[in-house]
Amino acid sequence: SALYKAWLQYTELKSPELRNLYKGILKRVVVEGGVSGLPPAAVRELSAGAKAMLGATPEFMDQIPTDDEGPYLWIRLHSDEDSSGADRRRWETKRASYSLKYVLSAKEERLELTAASKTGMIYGIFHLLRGIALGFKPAQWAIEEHPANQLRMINQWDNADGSIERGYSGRSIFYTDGEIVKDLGRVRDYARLLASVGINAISINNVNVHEVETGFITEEGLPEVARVAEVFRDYGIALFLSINFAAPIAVGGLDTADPLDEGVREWWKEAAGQIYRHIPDFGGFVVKADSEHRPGPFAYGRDHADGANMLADALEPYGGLVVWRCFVYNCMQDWRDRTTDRARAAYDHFKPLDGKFKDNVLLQIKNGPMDFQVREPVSPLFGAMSATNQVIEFQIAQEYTGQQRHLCYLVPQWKQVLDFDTHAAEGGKGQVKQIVSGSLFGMKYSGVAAVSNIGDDECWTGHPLAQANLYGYGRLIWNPDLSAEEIAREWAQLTFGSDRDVVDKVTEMLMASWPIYESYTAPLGVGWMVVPHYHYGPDVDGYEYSRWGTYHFADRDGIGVDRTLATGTGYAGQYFSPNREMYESLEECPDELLLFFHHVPYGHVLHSGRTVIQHIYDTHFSGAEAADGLREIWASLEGRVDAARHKAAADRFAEQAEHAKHWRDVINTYFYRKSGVPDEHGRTIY
Ligand code: BDP
Repeated sequence: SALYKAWLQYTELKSPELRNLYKGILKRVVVEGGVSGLPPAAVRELSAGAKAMLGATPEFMDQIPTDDEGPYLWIRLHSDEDSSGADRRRWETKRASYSLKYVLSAKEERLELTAASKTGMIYGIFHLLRGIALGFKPAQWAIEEHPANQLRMINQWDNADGSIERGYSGRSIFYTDGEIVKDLGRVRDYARLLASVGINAISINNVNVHEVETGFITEEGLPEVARVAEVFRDYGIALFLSINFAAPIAVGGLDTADPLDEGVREWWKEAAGQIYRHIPDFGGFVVKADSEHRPGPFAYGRDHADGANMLADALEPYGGLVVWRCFVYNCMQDWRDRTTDRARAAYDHFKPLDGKFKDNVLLQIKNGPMDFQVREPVSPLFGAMSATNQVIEFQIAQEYTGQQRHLCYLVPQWKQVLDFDTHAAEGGKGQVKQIVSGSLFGMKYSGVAAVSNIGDDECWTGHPLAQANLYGYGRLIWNPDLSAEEIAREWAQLTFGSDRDVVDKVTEMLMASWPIYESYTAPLGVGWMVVPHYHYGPDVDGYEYSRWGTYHFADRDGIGVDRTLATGTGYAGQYFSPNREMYESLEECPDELLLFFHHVPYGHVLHSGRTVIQHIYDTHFSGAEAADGLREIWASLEGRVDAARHKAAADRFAEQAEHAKHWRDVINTYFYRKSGVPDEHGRTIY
């Protein structure tokens, strides 16, 4: 169905002229060095795409045709690829590169796809088909592509029982009833979607590793995991597993998981050997340790470098990586004690360890210091560890941004984070994108990871328009210089076809959606205010008096968290100058982050000229109205978008519009009653 095909619709090209041009070229595909050199995934894709969009059936051949002079597609590999498991250069960005060129001479006409690896060939084919779908003319092809980032990773938070941690799109496509599914057809379709936007790594189980998944790295578990690895391998995607730091105890029969214990170290080495016997190109481990009750090195008085390096030693002979998460904070804290500010935790834990990690360890850092809120500052760890490999972690799943029931296109948020200037480098520059691409400090490995948003829903992502976040994630981390709008437009056209009005409206809706969501939820960067545990819907004090470190400190006089050096938690001091001074200063702090950094009276006047309390009222009234506006715009597209997709999204927009009113009323009522300040415009607040 159209819902299922997502952005790979391959609808028949409308223009007969273009169809004929490409049909002419794609009817013959010459593969230098032999057709067997072209990965089956590329052959399948090209055949399927050419058939559906052009009605052509490509013939694959080894030789340039000499007898006739018709056009053709020429594919060649320029590589020194090492196909053994321990290929240490596999993550280099140039290995994924390709070019597409149109060549017209007196003698011949051809389209040339040159790739540096088999994966590059697959990327090149996807790019070509995307271009055809978007209406590129053959003669326009003159591109050279390579990704900005080495690791372009997806983290599944799927559990073996078939549930998904923070999953809002149905059940897992990987597991059912404690086992990996027998039929991996849907996993294959997923691998295809991911490869089409350049993803090259995936961890397939939740970072919170339960009993069954702990056993994935054992002799019993590995043959099954290897089946999944095979599916992803076909698309150039390396498989990773989240591991349980206490596995030596849980499945190894040891009585400790101490990373400095010889027996434990040996156990991990053997485990690694076993893994690589089953999966020679295994990517490595993702590790959540000493975080939210997960086991880790702290139990043994060791630090996180000890823990990560032990695993790194075990994987090193095979070229494996350890992706070690920095989401480490005290989730049992005493809320009265502001010096244990959760925002400080990652930096406080990891900054002192800079330079102590082995070079096949990468620290995976969430984009903000808290937890995927609608608005947070950038984590101050970016730039602060110039001698440590870093990966940024985004969350596509929309846990705190409407859970794929509300529209919230996150690419503009990610883009803003990647563009943020940390001022970490000599001379005072250092954008986050330069740090995670490894270019600023010359890191050996680096990249981007994100929590997936898919499940077994017909449309993959709960909300049909939430597919744009998965697509946009891949496209943005391949090339962080693309604009969020370009990506939105591209997605809209690939997904809904070339009806100009549909594409314009969908693009407009996507681009408006994050600001709209922000305007009717937690204001001015303060975050949270959601129903505990579920994180959907408003509950202003839901987390206010609990132990998670997530507070707004609203009282009758004011609101916000004082994170200044002068009078607060000192968090602002974790940034480089001049960011530190900007956040520290009440005058300079940007409005959208004011309450993240400062506690202010309700009457405090923002740069916008409005008081904080009036800002809260105004944005909640206008936000709920704008959410209703989204519903209306979508309704206007009825008949222009196929009925199944229109209906699926219309239901979501109806829910969002209603729910936004609920948010508006809860938030406005709360602050009206706390502050006693009436709305300047006299609107009804209960
Ligand atoms: C939070 C989620 C929780 C995850 C945790 C993590 O609420 O379910 O386990 O992050 O990232 O956002 O480990």
